[in-house]
Amino acid sequence: MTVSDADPFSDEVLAEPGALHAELRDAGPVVLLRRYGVHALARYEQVHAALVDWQSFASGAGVGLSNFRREPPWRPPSLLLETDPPHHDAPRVVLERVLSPRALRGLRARWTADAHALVDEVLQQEEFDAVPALAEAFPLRVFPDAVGIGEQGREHLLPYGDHLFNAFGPANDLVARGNPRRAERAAWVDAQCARDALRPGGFGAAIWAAADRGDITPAQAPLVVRSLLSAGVDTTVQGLAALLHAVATHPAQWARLRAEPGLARVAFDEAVRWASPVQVFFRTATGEVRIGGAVVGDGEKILMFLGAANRDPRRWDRPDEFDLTRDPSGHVGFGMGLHQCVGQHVARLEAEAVLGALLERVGSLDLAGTPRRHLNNTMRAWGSLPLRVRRA
Ligand code: OVM
Repeated sequence: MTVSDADPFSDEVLAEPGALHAELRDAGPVVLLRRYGVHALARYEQVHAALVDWQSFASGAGVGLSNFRREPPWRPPSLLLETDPPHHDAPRVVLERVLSPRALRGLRARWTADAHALVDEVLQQEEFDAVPALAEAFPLRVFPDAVGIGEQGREHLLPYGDHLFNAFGPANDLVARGNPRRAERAAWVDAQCARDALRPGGFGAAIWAAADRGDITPAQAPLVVRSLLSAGVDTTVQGLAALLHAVATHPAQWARLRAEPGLARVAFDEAVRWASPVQVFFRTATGEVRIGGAVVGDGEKILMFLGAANRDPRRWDRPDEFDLTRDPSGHVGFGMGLHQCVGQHVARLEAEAVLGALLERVGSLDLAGTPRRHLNNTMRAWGSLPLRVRRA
């Protein structure tokens, strides 16, 4: 089997992973990363195959580098992300219903109005940093209220998620920097998941109502709420940031969107394919698993490079181009199969609201300075995205 001594979690690779991704894709269908003792998949075919084969590629031993068969997880495992059937299924069905397009219908009008209000505020200035001003501000404005948590302590949401996504990787400096406050933040998040902490009418209350009906147990309910607070903030922030970066750096695609605002949904999916805000997740081999002629042993960790699969030239024409004429469906930026992002309709609604408001108000948008990456072991993220806009 092909081996590599590269470190995909070094600062250099996290900042600019494209070259390593190409090297790993070209090295073969599976590559042993010697530094971590894990097998890596970077081609679309193998990543897709692993995502849809939950029987061979399990999530129950964790979807990070840490193997729960050998070491205890830093927090109680997620009932959605870090489980396999049959335990996975009841929480998944409940959350699928709570976040279904049908259940979200009532939010569209309010979120559209919220996006217009925010964009009007932001457009008071010709230049602004789109990460805090839009990509963070919009999800923080609508999502915690939609879940139904209180006003106090919301500043913990982004750093909690940032640490969680770092903790799926190796115990490097990024993890060390989050460790001192992780207990405090986790305690705050856990407290928001209690029945009494959640306002009526929100996603959180709907999850507790499912427990009252017996669809999940009362012990499961707070952990399902925790999944919303874990996976619902940083991901949408960076999905929006990726979309804004993509349109700001592709004026022809922005012009196309202005002519045809109905392309907003495709634009978001193409941005998720092109940038892959969630770059990697792991699985654990259950028994001996064959991948492209190689055999991976029972209990071994497999690293899936979602971002590399989404730019695999074996699957995509001109993969490095952000292009609204392509059909981006089939990308693995939201995963695929049993665990495919249960919140994707929420993410799409947020993106459509923000992009729709911008398309109504903004004539041109360009970078006003050099964007800065925010490094994270799992996420490809922006820390700063200076934009210059001209009103329509
Ligand atoms: C969860 C969870 C946390 C982080 C990510 C995620 C992308 C899920 O707690 O269920 O999915």
